[in-house]
Amino acid sequence: MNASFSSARVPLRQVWPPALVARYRAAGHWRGETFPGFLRERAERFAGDIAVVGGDTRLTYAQLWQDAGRIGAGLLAQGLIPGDRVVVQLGNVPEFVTVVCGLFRAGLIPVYALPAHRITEVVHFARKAEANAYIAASSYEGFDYRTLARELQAQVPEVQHVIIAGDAAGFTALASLAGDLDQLPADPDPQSVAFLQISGGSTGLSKLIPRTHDDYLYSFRASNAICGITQDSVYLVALPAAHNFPMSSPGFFGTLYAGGRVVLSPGAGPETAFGLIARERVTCVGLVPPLALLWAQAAATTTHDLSSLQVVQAGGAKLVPEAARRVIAGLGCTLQQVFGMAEGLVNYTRLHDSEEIIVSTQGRPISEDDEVLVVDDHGNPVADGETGHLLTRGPYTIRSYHNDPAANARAFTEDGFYRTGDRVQRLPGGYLVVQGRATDHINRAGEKISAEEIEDHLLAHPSVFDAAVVSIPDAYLGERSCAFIIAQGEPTKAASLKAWVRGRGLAAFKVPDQIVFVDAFGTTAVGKISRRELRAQLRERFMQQTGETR
Ligand code: OOB
Repeated sequence: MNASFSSARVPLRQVWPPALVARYRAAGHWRGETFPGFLRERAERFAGDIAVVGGDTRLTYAQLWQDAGRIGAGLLAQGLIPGDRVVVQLGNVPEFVTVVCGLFRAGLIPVYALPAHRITEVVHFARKAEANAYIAASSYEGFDYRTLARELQAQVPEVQHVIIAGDAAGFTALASLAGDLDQLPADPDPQSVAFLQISGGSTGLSKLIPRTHDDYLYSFRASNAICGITQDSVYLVALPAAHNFPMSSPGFFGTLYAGGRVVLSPGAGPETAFGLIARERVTCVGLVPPLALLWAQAAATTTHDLSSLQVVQAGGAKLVPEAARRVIAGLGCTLQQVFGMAEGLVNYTRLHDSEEIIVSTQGRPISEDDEVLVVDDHGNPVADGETGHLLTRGPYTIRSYHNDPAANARAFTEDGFYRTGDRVQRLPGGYLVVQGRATDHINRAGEKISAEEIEDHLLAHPSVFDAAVVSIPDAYLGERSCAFIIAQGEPTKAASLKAWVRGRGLAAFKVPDQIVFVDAFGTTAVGKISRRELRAQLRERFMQQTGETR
């Protein structure tokens, strides 16, 4: 019997107005396809072709479908029921794909945690999603997820089921799951929610993003056409598989949709990825800008044959023109800029765009039905070429977060536009140039950190009177995080404050890169000005004092 998170759960829904539903269907964007539906069809059509490669495992399309069935039926046999939410925290291993496809087959809802997330974040996801199961690998990158699982169950007893890939140490082993395939439900309603993705968390804690079968399948089917993904493509998952970029832009789902081959790289650095590219003849990969630069540099001296690479995508954070040119020169293949968000809208430079467009813009939207508004602080449209706030709605952009009325009130306009928090310029042809952000998060090499979330953790330290976390431009990371601290009581050191943040059970990328102690925030109006304004002032002053440039 499931404990408290069952019938009284917040329902999963994502609803577009009927007129738009009709339009997206008539345009052929929404075709009534579902995850289990397309996976079944591909398992028949490409049965003997390799679908997924990871470690020593090579799975054909038929094996992927079969293993997904075993996992899905096994989870139902454990007592899970369709509609239950399951936090999945797996790295770039074949089990990531088999588990997620298994959940789809069983009508269970994956909630994607990144391997970097720690107990505080995983507890938040489990509570917000009202999850009753957690699936992880025994260990990944030196971290033991069974310890996290025990703590999770202690803090969220509703998480009754823990499934572990590898040595399960008393939990249920993924490999042991088995059940009756006849118990698997019929394919879901294409407009129902397929999974919950995690937001970058611009204000406070991460929000949960409900994506439907119809909308998500459209996003990667259309991405395939733009990115040239076909049955012959070999896509390398170098970034964490749980992130929306390698998942769907066009990512591993796009590749599986096309009947291509997905190769999972356990690391994103050239030392791991280059060998895989050569061995598997990889054709496409998605990278964040610092990695793209690192790859471009390493390509000059590598002994590995990278000649199969056709398209290298860079996204998740801004790639400046000079860096873009270096990536093109270093890797000698087509560069594609990708500006997307887990909430929906994805922009791509097109493969045959001029080099000028490719290096100097972040692309244009996937769909002719992506509505893009660029507005001033009062919500009035600005002229093309002027910088403004980016608002969007369309056939694969959400209308609301899950279980978060306050965030919804902030993040969506009355007529359903999502406020991206990005500041952009729109050029003729609809190309966007990202100029920065209106909201206070730090984009650390594509990983998003909410200033507010980290300030809260710092303020919990007895020696911290006040804290302001800001982004500082960084030559390698794009941005790094810097915490300005006004201390009180017992003196403390930067290292111990960093250890404190780590000890709060957070992903390592959220630990401030730098800590600066100050006597005061240096403005007579503290308390009267907004935190945003304060953070901006601190950043400016710091940059002037240190002589750092943007
Ligand atoms: C991707 O998704 P998220 O949800 O981790 O982060 C979205 C935010 C955007 O709002 C923007 O602030 C930033 O990341 N961003 C970029 C960018 N791509 C994303 N900023 C500047 N230039 C770019 N090319 O990061 C994501 C999702 C799907 C595909 C690609 C990236």
